[in-house]
Amino acid sequence: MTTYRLTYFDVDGGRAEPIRIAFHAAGIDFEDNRISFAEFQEMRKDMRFNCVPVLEIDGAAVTQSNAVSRYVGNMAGLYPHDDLQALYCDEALGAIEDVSHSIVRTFGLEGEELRVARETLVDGWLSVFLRGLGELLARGGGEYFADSRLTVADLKVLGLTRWLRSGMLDHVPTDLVQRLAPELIEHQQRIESDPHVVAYYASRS
Ligand SMILES: N[C@@H](CCC(=O)N[C@@H](CS)C(=O)NCC(=O)O)C(=O)O
Repeated sequence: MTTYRLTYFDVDGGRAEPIRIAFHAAGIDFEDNRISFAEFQEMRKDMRFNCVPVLEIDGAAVTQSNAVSRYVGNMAGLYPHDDLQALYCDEALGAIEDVSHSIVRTFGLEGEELRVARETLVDGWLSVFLRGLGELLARGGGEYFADSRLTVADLKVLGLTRWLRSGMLDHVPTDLVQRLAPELIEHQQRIESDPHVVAYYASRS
């Protein structure tokens, strides 16, 4: 039997979360190898691209969260078979990667430097991004990003919406999503109450 080991931080979110939920939805056992930030600093030099998540399939490592989300999503029935719908799904996955990188670039800044960087981000790229994401949701019919059903794109967007609304990001107003793309709030509620997502978090508690 194929073995799967997913290494990522010990957080219920981030780049590994759609992969974890998809494994659970597929009914496939995997080792959820959660590491601390200190452990990551020790391990990262030995990791390809020095990044997590890493999925080991029978011991062989694969990186790049979107590629892994598609792979496991496919096994879970959470990735479209239709090429155009798959493209729509990929567009949302790629957009979330872009915005995640722009937010991560402000990590480590402090005080005034952080405030200016975050406010610039909020007024600029983050606003462009949220409006664009709203367009993608409308194109998908308003409820899901692709295929008129839950896909890994919805799971990845859910993580981002939660993060932006959480208050964890200083100088990013928690009502930003509500103001610029209120449809994403309804999307968050829809995905959080999806049976696959509910079942995954029930299995965690
Ligand atoms: N394109 C990669 C990016 C991975 C990435 O940036 N991972 C973060 C954690 S979410 C990381 O390892 N950051 C550590 C670093 O870049 O120093 C992917 O999607 O997997």
